[in-house]
Amino acid sequence: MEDKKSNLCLSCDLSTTSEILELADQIGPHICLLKLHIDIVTDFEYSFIEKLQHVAEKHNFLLFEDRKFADIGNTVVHQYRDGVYKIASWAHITNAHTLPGESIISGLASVGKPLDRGLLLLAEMSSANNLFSAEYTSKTVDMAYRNSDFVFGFIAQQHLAHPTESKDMIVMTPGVNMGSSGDSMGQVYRTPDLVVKEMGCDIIIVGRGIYGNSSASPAQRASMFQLAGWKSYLDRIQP
Ligand code: 5BU
Repeated sequence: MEDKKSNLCLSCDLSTTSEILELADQIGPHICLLKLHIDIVTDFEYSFIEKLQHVAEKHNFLLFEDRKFADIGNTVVHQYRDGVYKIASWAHITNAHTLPGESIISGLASVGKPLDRGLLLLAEMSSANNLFSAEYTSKTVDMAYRNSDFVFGFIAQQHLAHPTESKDMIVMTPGVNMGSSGDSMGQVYRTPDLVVKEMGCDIIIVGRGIYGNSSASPAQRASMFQLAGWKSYLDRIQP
């Protein structure tokens, strides 16, 4: 983030490997992180991962698989390590729901920690009328701090502090756009300024705001989000 002056994560929800590689290369200079849903890729082969890693190294960004694990420890071990995608082998960051209880974290940690991976917990979501309650969010914060050797932050809509711990965790925030308040399927958008400066989030996760319909190119849109996100971040930390 500091090297690139960017707190922008691209949510690259495209369905072919060529589209993903092309977009990643175009907007690579503007992002610190690229988020994927690897299971929506229609022509996946493991060789794609090597090509993506090459682009990530060229532009100095990390890879985040938005897998939202939500099963018992033993099952998530296999989902994270094995199968077609072998997520743990390439995703620096992944995320999990805490609904199954703390054993989901120990299951994922048994795979991810030896590989130096990190986990985000879903503490809140951007979608309208979701079922996340204040109690669920605060229990998720507790779980994160109890497992801070592997969990380093949250997917949330605001800064989340622990009542007694002074160490901070990172907050990454989806549902960010400019000039749109949402989509027809429940997504709710807020601006970089609102989420970063007002709500205290650290990283903005932007998908269709960058590559959706617009007269500007994805690189121009990414540059706009990079500048807006970073300015809001600096305004917050050095007012
Ligand atoms: P968009 O095109 O910027 O709306 O994409 C948002 C992405 O973030 C998409 O991949 C979602 O799956 C993801 N997301 C979200 O939108 N809201 C949430 O609360 C969580 C993830 Br968690």
